[in-house]
Amino acid sequence: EVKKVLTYVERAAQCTHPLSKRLFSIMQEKRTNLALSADVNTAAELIQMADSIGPYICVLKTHIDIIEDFSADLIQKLSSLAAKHNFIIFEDRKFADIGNTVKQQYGGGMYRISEWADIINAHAVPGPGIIQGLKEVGATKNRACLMLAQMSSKGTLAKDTYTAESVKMAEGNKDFVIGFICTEKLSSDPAMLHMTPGVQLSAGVDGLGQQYLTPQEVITNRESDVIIVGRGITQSANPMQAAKEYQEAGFLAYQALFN
Ligand code: S5P
Repeated sequence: EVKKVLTYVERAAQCTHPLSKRLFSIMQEKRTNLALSADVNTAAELIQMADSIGPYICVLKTHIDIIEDFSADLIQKLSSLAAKHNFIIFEDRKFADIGNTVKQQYGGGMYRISEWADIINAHAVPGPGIIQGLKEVGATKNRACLMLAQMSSKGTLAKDTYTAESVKMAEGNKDFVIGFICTEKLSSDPAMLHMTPGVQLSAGVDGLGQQYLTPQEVITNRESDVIIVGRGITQSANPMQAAKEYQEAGFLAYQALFN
């Protein structure tokens, strides 16, 4: 049996959710499957990263709660940069509570995540109520969610049955869940996005349980769609050059799927 790999264009055509459709289109247009994990601690650094790395990425992933000087101005600037460079904003909030609580964490508080983040993510551990709660806030705004079905860290409990149940939960909510945080392809639905963190140009570990795979391993062997890179870029002597290298490595691996 010959396995047919679909192009980003073909995947976009299969998407019913506007955000996954848009993401696959950006990936094709900008020739990138790179998501930047911009784990910096000040607004100025985040803005600077988003503007300089913006041309090389399809997604900018934030941890808004590690910014020391958060303000509405930061959100406004980030949103203009997303429009300027055509990338999607993913707040890596990893919601993990009951539906009624995540609703408030997503829509309220000081960050008002639902007002600016195109994509958020959620753990499956509370059960489907977490998706219901998030959906009540996000669906009318055309937002989307990724389920954390696997993690990159050593000793993760997100494996086997947990992973399989998370996939089922995601697939039962395709009007809001557009894919997974995972370390390998988990769904045969071409509309479902697979995004993989724990990526550096050389495999390795970080001393706090993080485990790294190479872009080629992730795209070629694990059949994931998007590589999420943080310190491989942010801690590099030349982040822009590093971003270019990850973009090229990721996109070459994608193109090689068709050879
Ligand atoms: O399983 C996971 C899920 C996520 S979203 N492992 C991860 O490392 N992440 C996130 O990806 C993590 O929170 C961090 O923001 C990024 C990895 O950063 P790096 O510096 O190790 O590349």
